[in-house]
Amino acid sequence: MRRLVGGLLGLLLIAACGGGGDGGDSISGDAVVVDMFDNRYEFTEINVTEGGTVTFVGAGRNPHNAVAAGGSWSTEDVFGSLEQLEGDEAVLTFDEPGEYPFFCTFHGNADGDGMAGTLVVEPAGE
Ligand SMILES: [Cu+2]
Repeated sequence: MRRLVGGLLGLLLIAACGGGGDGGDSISGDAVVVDMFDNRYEFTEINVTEGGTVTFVGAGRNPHNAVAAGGSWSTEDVFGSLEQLEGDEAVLTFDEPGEYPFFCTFHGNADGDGMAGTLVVEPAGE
């Protein structure tokens, strides 16, 4: 009987994991941190609340950046360079709700190919 219970518990855990997320490529919060690996973002779907921050961190051997496809923001705005190396941080604050596709100018493009993602800034107070 004990073995049967253990088996059922295992099945439940598997089921819970299977329904638990989208594979870890999305993140949401007020202050999120996104590593920039070679050559992809740790998270490709980022949700922050209006007024929240996203910290883009260099985490590879290649230089990386994050630039809004529409041109409204860039890690260069706060870091001063498009070349963030390992450990370099750019903290961006987002006050304008909206949806912002973004990309790395070295490894992606504004069409969303390669190293690219989407940032959604949610209106506060919902
Ligand atoms: Cu890159």
